[in-house]
Amino acid sequence: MNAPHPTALLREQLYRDIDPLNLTPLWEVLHALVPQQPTSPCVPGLWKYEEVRPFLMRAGEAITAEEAVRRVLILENPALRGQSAITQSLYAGLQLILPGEIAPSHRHTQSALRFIVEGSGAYTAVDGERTSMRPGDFIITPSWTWHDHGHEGPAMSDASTSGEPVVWLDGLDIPMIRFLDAGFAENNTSKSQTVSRAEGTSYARYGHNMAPVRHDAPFGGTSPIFSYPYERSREALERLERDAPVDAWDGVKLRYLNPLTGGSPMPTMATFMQKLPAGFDGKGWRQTDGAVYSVVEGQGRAVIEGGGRSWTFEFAPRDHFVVPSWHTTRLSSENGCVLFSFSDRPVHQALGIHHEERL
Ligand code: GTQ
Repeated sequence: MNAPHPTALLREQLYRDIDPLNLTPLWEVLHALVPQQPTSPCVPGLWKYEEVRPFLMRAGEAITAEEAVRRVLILENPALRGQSAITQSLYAGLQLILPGEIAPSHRHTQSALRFIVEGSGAYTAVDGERTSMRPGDFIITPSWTWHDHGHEGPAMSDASTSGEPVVWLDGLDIPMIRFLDAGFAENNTSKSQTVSRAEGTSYARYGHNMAPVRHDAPFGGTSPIFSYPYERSREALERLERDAPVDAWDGVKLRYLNPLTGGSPMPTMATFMQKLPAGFDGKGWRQTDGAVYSVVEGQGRAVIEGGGRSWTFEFAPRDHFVVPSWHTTRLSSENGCVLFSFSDRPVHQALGIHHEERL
């Protein structure tokens, strides 16, 4: 064996000596710190609803919505266990509310989106206005607005009635706000906030390509529309599938808008809905924003490649999957399908670092 080179010894001794001063040499880590392309620690992941649902219902037996405050099973990225994160910047979870329950009013810096997965009879209240939740609806909770969720249906123990569990996907920017150490939260003194506006007022004001003449943006950079009903989104996609060219990568894909800015509904998260026509066999693309998908209707396949590995996800309604940054994705569907998704794209765009590559 050769003796270590004197410079190697010199360096090791240097590292040991500077360590107590909380110093460390850049040249040992520069490569990893400034990679030639994104090297996400996240991996793709798929949550089959048929596997998840029984555990959600068990959570319904194990704890009330009120005691839990939010009765949610978090979708954790398989490579980020313990971090309550589905990507480095985003949080996702499936929330359950049962007939007769209330998830008490609170507010926080974190922005939230709800995408309704199953059931009806539940509502969310935001800033004094209630919105009923129906499958496929996309609903917003702007940063620092009071919100509570409730289910007005009859209690499930009453077998003569049709109260049903309601489940939705929660998407929040929790990891991003944690990274910035910028989170505040507060509980309301009342469980259920006082309703001060009729349901549908916000949609009437802002949801018809019109806006009040003398209202400023009520929630800063966040959309004043709380609820984007599925009916409307689906109708648009169907029409475009029939009457307009289909994109070879995305099928028919639309982004949800903040009608006051033309930008994303929330400053930190973009949301999308797309329809893959029957027989669609999409080309591959990759993007720097990590994206979370909720399957609304139909079945299909996502083939995802990154870091020298490949994943094939066969998806069906109510399944969820995540595509991390800079992973190449191809979507296909034999009989057609509808997908909702959200990502951290607005942050990338605000910083001027968004990259997308269509193959
Ligand atoms: O509904 O306010 O999944 O505060 C995580 C944190 C939901 C909510 C979550 C939350 C909420």
